[in-house]
Amino acid sequence: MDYELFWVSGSPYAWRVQLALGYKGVPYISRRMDSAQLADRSPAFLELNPRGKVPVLKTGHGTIYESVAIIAFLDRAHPAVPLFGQTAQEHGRIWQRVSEFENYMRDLFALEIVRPLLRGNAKDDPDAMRASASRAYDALGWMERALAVAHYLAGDDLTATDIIALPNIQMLPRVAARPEAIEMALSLEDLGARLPALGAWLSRMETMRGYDAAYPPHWRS
Ligand SMILES: N[C@@H](CCC(=O)N[C@@H](CS)C(=O)NCC(=O)O)C(=O)O
Repeated sequence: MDYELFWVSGSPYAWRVQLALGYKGVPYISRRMDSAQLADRSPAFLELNPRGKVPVLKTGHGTIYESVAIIAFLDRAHPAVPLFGQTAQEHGRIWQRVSEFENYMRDLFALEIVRPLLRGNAKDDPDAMRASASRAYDALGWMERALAVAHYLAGDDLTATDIIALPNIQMLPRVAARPEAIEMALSLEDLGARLPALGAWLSRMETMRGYDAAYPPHWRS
């Protein structure tokens, strides 16, 4: 049975899972939802994920939610193209990098920068936005240093770390190109200008297998 993936366009967490499926070449049935359907929290959807969030993967043996857990599941179920390494050493290093991103960067990017700009309330506190942007650059410096000595975030092979970090990072320049972000001088619209190794990684990631198919459809127009 094919997997079924429930997702919304532009969700960085759903996008991660689509990248992992595409990179591994695993087919799935797309169950795209719109934001209104998601907000509706229908009993049928809450049965799939009681937290009412996407992504959700229906596997034929049940459902899995939480993007990182879904990617770990896919890696175990489809090991031919590994995302969490081959050796114990690689496995630990990749999980370390994933955990660093999830614990110290994701919410800074998603909640302090992307969310206020998408919701239109960023200009309520420009100083706070500028402070968050500066902290985002500090956090991205970690990646710049890693990428100055390796092609990918956890070494010279593409791993779960890259797939997990990419969507949240790609949202930064997108929202930072909005007029109010430019006006506040957040300076996140061209990451590669200040962080060349990160810029080269972003270009490299755009050539990965499955990238185009996973690209948020509403970003294309
Ligand atoms: N930690 C979750 C986050 C999932 C998440 O926040 N999804 C958002 C879309 S970006 C969502 O479904 N929000 C709907 C809601 O909270 O009602 C994961 O990694 O899967």
